[in-house]
Amino acid sequence: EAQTPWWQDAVVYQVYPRSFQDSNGDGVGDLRGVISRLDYLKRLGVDVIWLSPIFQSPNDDNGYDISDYRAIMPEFGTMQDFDELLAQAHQRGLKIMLDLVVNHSSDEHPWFVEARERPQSDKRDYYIWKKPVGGDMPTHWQAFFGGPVWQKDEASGEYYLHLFSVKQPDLNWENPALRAEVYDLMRFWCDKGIDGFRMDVINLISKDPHYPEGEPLPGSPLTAGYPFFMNGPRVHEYLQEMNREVLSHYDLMTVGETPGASVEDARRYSGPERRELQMVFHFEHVGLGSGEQGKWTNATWTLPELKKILGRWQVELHGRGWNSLYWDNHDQPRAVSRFGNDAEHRVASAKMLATVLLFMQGTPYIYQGQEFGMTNVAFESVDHYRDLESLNAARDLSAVYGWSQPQILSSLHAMSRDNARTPVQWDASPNAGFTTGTPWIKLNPNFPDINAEAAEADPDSVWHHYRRTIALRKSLPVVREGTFGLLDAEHPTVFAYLRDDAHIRLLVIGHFSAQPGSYVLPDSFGDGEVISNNLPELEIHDGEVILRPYQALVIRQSPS
Ligand code: ISL
Ligand code: CA
Repeated sequence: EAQTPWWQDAVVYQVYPRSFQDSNGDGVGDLRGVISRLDYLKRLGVDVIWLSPIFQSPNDDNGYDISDYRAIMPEFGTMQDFDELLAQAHQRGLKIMLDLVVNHSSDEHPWFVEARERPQSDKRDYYIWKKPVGGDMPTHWQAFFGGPVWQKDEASGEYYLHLFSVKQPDLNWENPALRAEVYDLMRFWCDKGIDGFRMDVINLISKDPHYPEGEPLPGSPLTAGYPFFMNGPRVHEYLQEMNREVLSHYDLMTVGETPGASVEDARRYSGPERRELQMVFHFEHVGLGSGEQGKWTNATWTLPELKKILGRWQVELHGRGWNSLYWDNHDQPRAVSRFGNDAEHRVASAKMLATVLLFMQGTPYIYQGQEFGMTNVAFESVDHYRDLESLNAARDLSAVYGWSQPQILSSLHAMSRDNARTPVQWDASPNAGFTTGTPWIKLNPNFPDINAEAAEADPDSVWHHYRRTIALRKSLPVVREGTFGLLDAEHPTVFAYLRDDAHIRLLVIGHFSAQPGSYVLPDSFGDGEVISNNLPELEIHDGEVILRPYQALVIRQSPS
């Protein structure tokens, strides 16, 4: 029997260092803060820490705009601190995965500084420059953070491309010298002994060389350019080259962030015979509820839609690729606020979401604070937001689309990336134990009730449910290897699925409702063994289970 690759058994925990733990009272989380919490992560039972970017950056986008790929952001510490973090993590059997942001750099990266100042320099072609077309920009594609993707450089009269902010110019992957630079910086970190890369928007690195105009966006002078930069013509060639040049020489875990990737795309990125990546993050489930104003529309989603998406990814990648499993991350609202119920049923629904996620096939990702049910924040003023995407959206939704302030605030409350970026709530002390200084972003005021210390002290907490469910998952090879079968796809409140291998069959049930309900168990699950229950109650009669609000069960079929 072939040996299981370690990353298929791993549970990943994402750290957003700015908001994780401050060690020196400047209000900004840092690497020494992460070191001080390694034992906590070990107790939770995770295996890999994915660090959001820790590199030198002017922080236009909190480190996703890198000005030196080989230096640590001074606010986060020094290279010695990083080396110590890596060593201390490894001593505890924890692995470290870094965020590779190479679709774009910062405009303050020396490459871009030189490219802009000396158009004749060989660095010019590290970026994407275009002459005006008929006195106008080359296309009217809208950038992810609003406005056009083209920024005019007055000195040369040319435009440069930035799919994200003006301070995040896109790198030109068509240029082999640029690609060689990327492989080199990757080797720098691999040679230090890191264990993997999460690759930021890696499916955007190849653009359609013709730069066609996109479809008009309603009510806007801008257009949708997505088809011309997502999963572009040379992306697989580049990833195979990266694999040959770098990845295949080390024992690494790799996950690509791939907005707009279909399950067919994911097979191309993650199929083992493809020699590209091990897995990708798709966006289909977190895209639910998007409308005319993208995610800000915050329309309702339904459970059947959610189940069909996740079920399709489970089935279609089985044996042909590998899934990554997540409810949230540093760009998304909090899982319990979005998919559960963050008021009366916070604890039950956060646990239910843990069960439903952790019994699917794939590598699960837990985002800091998710493990004890942190919730969205409702800042009372737009000024309290820090995220540039949120601030740009607040500006455009008012100026371009005429939304009222209350409408904007309610949309930010539901969808802002800052929901995920309020400091981790460690305990009930001032600033939740995150900092002794002034935090760079306000805390969620619910920290006296919702915090890691309280959760660890309570055996019935969300935290202990995560710990137990992680351990249970690891003890059952069927979770890693088995087939997935969605049951009752149209059922409006029950997410039920089977996991099956030659040895055992599991039934997983998640009740996505604040109302009581019931569910008829298939086959011989009626007298099966309940191996996980997020509530003290358990009522099964005549093959039917009574479901309490947000109850989640895992039942192991009795041998026939
Ligand atoms: O956050 C998003 C939706 O609100 C996405 O559009 C996001 O911008 C996209 O998924 C890409 O995200 C990644 O690259 C960005 C960075 O701001 C995000 O934090 C990062 O995860 C640019 O580097
Ligand atoms: Ca600090």
